[in-house]
Amino acid sequence: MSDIELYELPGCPYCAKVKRKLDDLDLEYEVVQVPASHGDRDAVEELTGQTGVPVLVDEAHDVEGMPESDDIVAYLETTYGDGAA
Ligand SMILES: N[C@@H](CCC(=O)N[C@@H](CS)C(=O)NCC(=O)O)C(=O)O
Repeated sequence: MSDIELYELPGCPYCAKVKRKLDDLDLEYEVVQVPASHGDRDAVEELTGQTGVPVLVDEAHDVEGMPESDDIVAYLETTYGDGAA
C-alpha cells in the first residue's frame, strides 16, 4: 500500500494538476474520492479544517492533510523531484 493518499473529486482541474505531478514523478498513491457536496466532506474537514480538494496525505513525511494544489505540487517537487535531498 502507498503512503500517499490524494483526496479528490472527479473532474476537478486542481486535482488533475496534482495527479499529473504525481504521475510525472512516478509516485504510487491511493485516491480517495470525496462527496460532491461540501457538507458531506467530513474526512477532508477533519484533516484540514476546510472542505476543498485536492488534499494530500503523505504519512512517510508526516504530512497529515495538505490542501491547495500549488502547495502540493511544490511539496511533491521538493520532496520527490530531481532536487530532493
Ligand atoms: N485554490 C484551490 C482551489 C481548489 C478548489 O477550488 N477545489 C474545488 C473542487 S475543483 C473544491 O473543492 N472547492 C470546494 C472548496 O473550496 O471548499 C487549489 O488550488 O487547490
